Amino acid sequence: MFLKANTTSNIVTSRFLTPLYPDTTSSCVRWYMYVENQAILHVRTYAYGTLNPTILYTHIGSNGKQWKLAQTTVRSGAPYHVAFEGVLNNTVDILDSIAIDDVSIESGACDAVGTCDFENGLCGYQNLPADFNWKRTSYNIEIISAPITDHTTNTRAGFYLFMDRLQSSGRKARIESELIPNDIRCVSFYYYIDGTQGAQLNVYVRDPRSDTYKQLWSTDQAHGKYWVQQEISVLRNMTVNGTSVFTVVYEAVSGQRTGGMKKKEDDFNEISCFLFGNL
Ligand SMILES: [Ca+2]
Repeated sequence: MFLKANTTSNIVTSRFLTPLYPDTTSSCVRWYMYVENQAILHVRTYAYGTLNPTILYTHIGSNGKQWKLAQTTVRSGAPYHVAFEGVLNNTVDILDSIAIDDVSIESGACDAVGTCDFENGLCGYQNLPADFNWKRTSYNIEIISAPITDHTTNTRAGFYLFMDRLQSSGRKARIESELIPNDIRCVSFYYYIDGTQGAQLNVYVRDPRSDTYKQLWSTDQAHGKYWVQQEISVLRNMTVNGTSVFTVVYEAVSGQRTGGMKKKEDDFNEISCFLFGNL
């Protein structure tokens, strides 16, 4: 679904509604959005037979010329529609626009934003353009350096993200979270670096609008064949100033081809330290 005005100097508001869904104690609404310039997206529910919406979610401004996953939990004592409402403020030469795709509604509350155990896909994580991609995989005997078990299930069937050790030195892979409110103050994940020489794992916050990165944390230390939990405090001055949302980017930089096994794996499982408020 695409919304774009054909002229400047006017404000355009338009919305579309989903079909009627049955009442729910908690369901998760997910969608992908591509927001340009200063456009605003409101996501609301309308209980059947009522005109007053319940506001679930608001996004203001560009999310950086890319599709981003967003989600919100809906609770309704009556059957309901979900409304996606776009507001375009076409006061400058560049026209605002909003695109929406892949709307889904599933029973159960949404997972905490940014959380993923990679058992059923990448959640809202997306590889960014770089030298190569993070790969989601479970144990593969053909990948000698891969962990045998993941952290979530501690079995060979469990999935995690992996950086192929056969990459030549200095090449980067970057994967990005969904949009995260900037009042989140802590990021937690598990990682696994075994015998790597010269490889790095870097964690950034990124403002997708300006494509500005700030580094939160970095390591190039191999520690052996086990998963290590890392918790990072996100201080206010580490976030990108002036943004209401940011993303977290996990960057793997490959090591030298000789001199040991090269790999990095992540399992952003059980993100336990998302704290709110000041640190
Ligand atoms: Ca896992």
